[in-house]
Amino acid sequence: MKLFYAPGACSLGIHILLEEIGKSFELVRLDLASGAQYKHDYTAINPKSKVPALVRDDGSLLTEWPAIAWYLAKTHPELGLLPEDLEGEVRTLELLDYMVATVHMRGFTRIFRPANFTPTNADEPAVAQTGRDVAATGFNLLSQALGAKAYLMGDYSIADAMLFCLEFWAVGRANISLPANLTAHLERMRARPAVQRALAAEGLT
Ligand SMILES: N[C@@H](CCC(=O)N[C@@H](CS)C(=O)NCC(=O)O)C(=O)O
Repeated sequence: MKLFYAPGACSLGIHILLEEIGKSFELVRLDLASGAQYKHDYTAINPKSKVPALVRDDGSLLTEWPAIAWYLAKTHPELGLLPEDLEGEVRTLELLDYMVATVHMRGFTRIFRPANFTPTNADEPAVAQTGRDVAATGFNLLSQALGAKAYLMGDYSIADAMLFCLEFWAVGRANISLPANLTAHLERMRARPAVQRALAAEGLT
């Protein structure tokens, strides 16, 4: 398999899952800041101009974080990256959709790229603040979802890889303080060898 990624982007979560799986895969780095995602070389592969994008062993492309993570979990059931019961599955999907579609796309994307949300430069601080408000609500709800458990679903699952990305951005890139149980989750994730390998491969600490 081949993962198109950008260092520290949400593709980091998929990279972590590939490391957890432990089979060989190829990494292809994209420089989002220089607009590589919009150049023909990449749009010919992924017309959505986003990472993560996974080219599978049969050559087919899979995009969208939850779909890629779901595919990896389902194709490696021995790793238990998803709960086995329907209620556990649907709660995992509920969390993934909230983390990606709301906290990432409506929160952090506003913080990191406010210009994408307004044609007026003067409005960008207000856009970023709206993103901070969305992220704050998100971390409050995610803290409640985690509670006193080690991982979101109790056992480690694909949801923890996405939560790690949000926590990593909060602390390392957006100067957002996390509730104590999310800080502990971040450190628990950092202690996993797969997370350490993914961070090292992306040149991150
Ligand atoms: N809905 C997509 C969102 C992916 C996404 O927004 N990725 C960001 C990086 S975290 C990206 O590729 N941004 C490039 C751009 O928007 O130009 C998913 O779930 O994979």
